[in-house]
Amino acid sequence: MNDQAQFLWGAATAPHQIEGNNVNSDWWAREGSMPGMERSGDAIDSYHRFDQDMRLLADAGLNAYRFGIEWARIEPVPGRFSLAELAHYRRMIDTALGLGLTPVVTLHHFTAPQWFAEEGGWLGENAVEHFARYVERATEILDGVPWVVTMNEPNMLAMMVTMERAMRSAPADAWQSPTVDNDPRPTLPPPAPEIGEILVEAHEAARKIVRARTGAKVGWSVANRAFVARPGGEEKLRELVHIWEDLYLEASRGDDFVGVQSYSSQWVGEDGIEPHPPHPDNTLVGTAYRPDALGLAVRHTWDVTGGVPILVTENGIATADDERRIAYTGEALRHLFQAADDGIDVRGYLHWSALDNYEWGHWEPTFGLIAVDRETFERHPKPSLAWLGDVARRGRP
Ligand code: IFM
Repeated sequence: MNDQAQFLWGAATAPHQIEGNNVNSDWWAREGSMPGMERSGDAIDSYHRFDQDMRLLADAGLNAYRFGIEWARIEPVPGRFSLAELAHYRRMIDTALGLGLTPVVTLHHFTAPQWFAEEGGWLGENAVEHFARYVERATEILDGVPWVVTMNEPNMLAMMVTMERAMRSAPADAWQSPTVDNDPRPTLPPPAPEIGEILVEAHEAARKIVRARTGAKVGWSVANRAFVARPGGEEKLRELVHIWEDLYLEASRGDDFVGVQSYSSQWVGEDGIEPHPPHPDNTLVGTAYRPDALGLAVRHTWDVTGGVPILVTENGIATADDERRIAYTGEALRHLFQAADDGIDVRGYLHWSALDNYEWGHWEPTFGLIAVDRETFERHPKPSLAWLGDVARRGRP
């Protein structure tokens, strides 16, 4: 483990999931058109309450907060940038710094402006140029930010784009929700590699800009599925792990760090990925209870990137039972620290999520260290927040 004093202990969020009324975004439009999807609406109004949210984390003893800045707010119309929104996100950065929380800033977390979607989204002719133009403006407010994540889970984003492309020839309700796995509709399609390549290009363009214009370390955060082969499934695993993860991890080799995002693990047999079997221990998004996945994820990431420093940018559990959250997180951290003791360079742990939030079409799965009353927007810290703060003070699980 690196210098203990510098280790980041924190929690993570994403703009669309917490801010509310992200009306110029592609997801806002999608929520209105997809059957079975709940709307984000006011979300948990963190747009106006970020100060309170950050203060709760800092008071608990955490020293870092990962949050995103929202492209759809900053550039609601192509080429027209909102100075007020840039100033808003600058205030968030200043608030974090003032509270002693190291800001880890994500530039893109699944959402884009609706105009970008209308121009074809990531499959549009000028997608990378559009993203780079936004990143250039965004870097104007990043002074003092030490960690920048260009894109959240490009592999899941590529899967969503693949799904949307397929939906043009299939009914809109043909697929499961992108993050909730316990639904009888067909499982998620694998991310098409040619879409992944576009995201790699976008990441590299953003990395160049961030490096030229800020002093931040730059990387992206990859969703890790901690695949494990059944006997006979080894070849299938090699094929699938490349499509789902390694294409994106290989692209991290030139980065300053790589974000690891881990929740569960999945078996791969000779016919492919085995769905999570129904089990009373399954989480509220239908995945198996597998806190050991974090250890598998960081070890795989370390091997594929060839030793790029790791920041755990997300790890957590969708559960209504906070004792279970503490048990899961304690176990996951033990696996993380075993990997660190084995020589893997881990720079921090950011729990998903700081607050219960909008889970991409669903409100039921709760991942937060803090509960929120969605009518009054009152915040209610759960015991897991104080527990994680204590772990942070001790510096080890
Ligand atoms: O809520 C999501 C987040 O936006 C990306 N990573 C996984 C989380 C839980 O599904």
